[in-house]
Amino acid sequence: MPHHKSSYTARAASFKNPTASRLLKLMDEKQTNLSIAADVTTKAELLKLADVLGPYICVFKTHIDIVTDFDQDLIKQLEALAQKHNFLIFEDRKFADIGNTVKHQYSQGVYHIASWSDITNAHPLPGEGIIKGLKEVGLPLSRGLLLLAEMSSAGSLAKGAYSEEAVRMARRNRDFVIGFIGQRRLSVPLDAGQEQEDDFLYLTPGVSMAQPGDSLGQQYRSPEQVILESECDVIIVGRGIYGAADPVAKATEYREAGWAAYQKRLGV
Ligand code: 5FU
Repeated sequence: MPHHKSSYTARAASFKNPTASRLLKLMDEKQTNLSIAADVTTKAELLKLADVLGPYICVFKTHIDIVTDFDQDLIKQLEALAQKHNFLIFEDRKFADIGNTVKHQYSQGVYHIASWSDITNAHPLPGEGIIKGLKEVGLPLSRGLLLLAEMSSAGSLAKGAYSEEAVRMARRNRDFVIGFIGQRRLSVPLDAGQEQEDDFLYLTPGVSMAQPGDSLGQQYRSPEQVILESECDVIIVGRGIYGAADPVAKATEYREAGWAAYQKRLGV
């Protein structure tokens, strides 16, 4: 059976990486494939979103460097909320440098991302050294990495052969690379000696049920287009939820739409 026709739970066993298996299982347990892009700029707003939306999401996605009053207590409280509501934390750091540099950016600096973020991501642009560097830090902590195979923004250069090469890099590093940021499940010719396609997670930003895009190149698609037509696994929604008058009501709508599309995909 093709991977996308299997349930999240059934797919969990084929991942060696414990973060990938945990995510797949908790999605079925909580019946949600919704991730919130919590792009707010204060500690109080970020923690409030994590607490009120926690029950409805599988992944809480952060841009920690936009929080003006960041401190270690924010991390402590965010980790407690992740426990309370059973969601994973994904720092959308988009690393893009040589292996030796990203190793330090991931483990040190102000944010110590590796110490609290279950998942982070990297551009494949610099070549495989970026994965090797991040892996030295992240694998002993059982973290997972997503490669940016595609982006949602207009005119993105991440397409075609670039995206296909991202898949090949991921195949060679399946212990640490758990999937992709992308717009569709990528079908890439098998490598010599490879009998079947490896399963990967596809987390997809650029999701809105109300807008076609923004004034800065963002392009939106619906949960149904992402989960059913493009066979991705997680919808990532930012302004469509936290920008609404009632974020909990909106999160409920997105969660239901994402889940209905998943069930349709499974043929349930
Ligand atoms: F890799 C990507 C991408 O291709 N598009 C994105 O929009 C990441 N993003 C992130 O998803 C972006 O940095 C925001 O954090 C979020 C989308 O937010 P929106 O408010 O739903 O447009």
